[in-house]
Amino acid sequence: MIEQPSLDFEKAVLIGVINQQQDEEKSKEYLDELEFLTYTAGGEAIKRFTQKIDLPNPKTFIGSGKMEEVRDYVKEHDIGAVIFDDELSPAQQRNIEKILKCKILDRTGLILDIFAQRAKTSYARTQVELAQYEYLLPRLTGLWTHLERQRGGIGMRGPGETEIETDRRIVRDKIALLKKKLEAIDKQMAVQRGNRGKLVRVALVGYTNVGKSTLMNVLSKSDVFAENKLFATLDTTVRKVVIRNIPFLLSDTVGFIRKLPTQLVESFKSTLDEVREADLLLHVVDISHPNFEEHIASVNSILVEISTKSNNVIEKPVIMVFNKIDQYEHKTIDDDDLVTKKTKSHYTLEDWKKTWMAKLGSNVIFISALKKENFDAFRKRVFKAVRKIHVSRFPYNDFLYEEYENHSYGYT
Ligand SMILES: Nc1nc2c(ncn2[C@@H]2O[C@H](COP(=O)(O)OP(=O)(O)OP(=O)(O)O)[C@@H](O)[C@H]2O)c(=O)[nH]1
Ligand SMILES: [Mg+2]
Repeated sequence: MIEQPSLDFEKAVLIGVINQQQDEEKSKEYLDELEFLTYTAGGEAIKRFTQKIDLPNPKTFIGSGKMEEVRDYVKEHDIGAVIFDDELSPAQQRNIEKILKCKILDRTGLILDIFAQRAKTSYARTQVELAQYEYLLPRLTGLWTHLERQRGGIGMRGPGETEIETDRRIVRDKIALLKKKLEAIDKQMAVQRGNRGKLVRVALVGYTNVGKSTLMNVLSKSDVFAENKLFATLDTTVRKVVIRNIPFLLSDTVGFIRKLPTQLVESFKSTLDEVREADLLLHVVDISHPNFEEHIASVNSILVEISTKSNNVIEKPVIMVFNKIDQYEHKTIDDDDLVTKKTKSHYTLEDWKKTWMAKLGSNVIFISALKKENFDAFRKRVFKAVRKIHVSRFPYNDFLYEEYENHSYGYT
């Protein structure tokens, strides 16, 4: 009999904790995101375990009683992988693996796996490979050695899909080699960016799955891969866009996520150079996501992280683009309900506009990239910001660039 390749999702169990930093609700939200990550990696989260624990157990992260519960569940349900939302130390990972006898991943490992799966160009693959080896180095001893490596699935994919060498020295050499390779590509890319001349450069940034590529596509009428999974985009795409009569370069790049592995941020240095060197950032936010404020904070802290060495990204003009307004929902309170307190989940978009967003003045815009709602206002906003930079760069032809409203001919 010929074996059919199985299209089934690998069964996974998720583990999170509740503590002073994350209450039950936060913990649930984080696990929701972990579930989405698991799905993106090709797994199906069929069960969640959470434990209230202030300090993680140094040996097994969660307590021994909870671990037994998990072990019984894993045994009974043919679980392929147990995924922790928090970072595990190499020792914890080994200990837990001995107890549960299946693949143990943490959030970082899972994200690296998705990147490995999605990296298509040799450049992206080199970057992911470097991050994977750096993650692997402290975890080499005994990792997964008693498991059949051929099983594949989540956490087992690597660029090139070679067996992961278990010799530290080999891994170190490999890391050095990959770094050299990336340096060479970085130089080449810096030259390419230099050749683009003085055109104004605009970069789309934001949390993963917020609609950056969708926005890129409608603005530039191009065809960048967009889908409802995390990290659809790994490589940077740059397109020339013209609004009215002003041309500029628009780049779409990898999305950010809470706890983006530092190994990844470092190895994606050159991809993120596009952001670093941009004149204007469009920070895209999925306002229909209940956690969007936290997403903004994660993106901002990653922007600071990637800009500490060179010029400061934060100093650049930023337009906050609140996307997916077509999908925005809020809870309502009945008129006769005097008990329920109004919380952020009750805010309408108008309520939101009166919050901290009001302080950002004209640097805020609400749109739907998918339905093209408020799109003319969006183009106008971008036009104004680009025009300002453009005119300061080419002062002698200021008169060529009229105000958006005065322009007599139609769209570009
Ligand atoms: N309802 C709604 N969905 C949208 C909107 N914009 C984008 N989407 C959907 O959101 C999903 C993610 O869109 P992408 O454009 O791939 O998002 P991205 O920010 O490029 O994501 P990554 O590249 O994975 O970081 C897709 O399913 C889009 O169709 C919008 O305005 N409204
Ligand atoms: Mg994208």
